[in-house]
Amino acid sequence: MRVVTGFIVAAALTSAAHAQLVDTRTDATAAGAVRDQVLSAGEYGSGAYSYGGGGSGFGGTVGAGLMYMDSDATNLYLGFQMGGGLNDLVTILLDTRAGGYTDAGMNDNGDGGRRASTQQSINADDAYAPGFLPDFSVIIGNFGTVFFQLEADPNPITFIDFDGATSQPFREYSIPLATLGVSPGGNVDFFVAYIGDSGFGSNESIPAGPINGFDNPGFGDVSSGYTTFDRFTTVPTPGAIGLLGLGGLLAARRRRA
Ligand SMILES: [Ca+2]
Ligand SMILES: [Ca+2]
Ligand SMILES: [Ca+2]
Repeated sequence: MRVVTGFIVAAALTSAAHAQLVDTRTDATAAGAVRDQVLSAGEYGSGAYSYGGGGSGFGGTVGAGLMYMDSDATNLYLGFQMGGGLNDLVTILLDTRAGGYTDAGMNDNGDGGRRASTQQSINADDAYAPGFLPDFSVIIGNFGTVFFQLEADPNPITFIDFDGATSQPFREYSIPLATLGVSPGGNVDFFVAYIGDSGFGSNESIPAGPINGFDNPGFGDVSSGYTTFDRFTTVPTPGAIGLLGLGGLLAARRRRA
């Protein structure tokens, strides 16, 4: 009886710890995507590694959009399919390593991408899911794509890279796993917001979340925040895949014996 009770308690704790994690996609293909601003047939697990959202306050660019992820042994690949016109900033916050930041702990007003990365809705402290502490941001705008490492207030965030490709309605970008601190087989947790250059927040997000049920937070000082996130599990190294396959083979042999 004690064992059963313990199991139920452990299951409840596990459930609580993952309550805000909406969707997990696991990369089972050794190949990555090709960063050519085109969504090709075999990329992103032939479309299986994709994530939808909610909200339509800015026209559905994010809320009706799709975030794609893929990986190989070296890189994380990001593909974003816009659900509407790209007039504002698609703001992807990535939690990939220990540590990280909250909205309340970041403040960089240097430009629109920096505002969106550190503030989302500028005048509200947007809550994140418990334990979700982003380390990096990717901003997709009609000018291109920018990649930042996040930093604590009062420091400006650190510019890492700019890609001038302005493709719509599909945008593609890639980041070395080593930069993110992700080992092959490790997790990338993320959410996507859609924010005006001025810091005027929309109610759109990937994944869907409570914020979708309210008006755009705009310049207001109240937001329900981004309390949900998705997870992409990168592909293990070929050696690890081989070992996993060998383990399955041995298990099958044991079952036959
Ligand atoms: Ca892959
Ligand atoms: Ca491609
Ligand atoms: Ca904010």
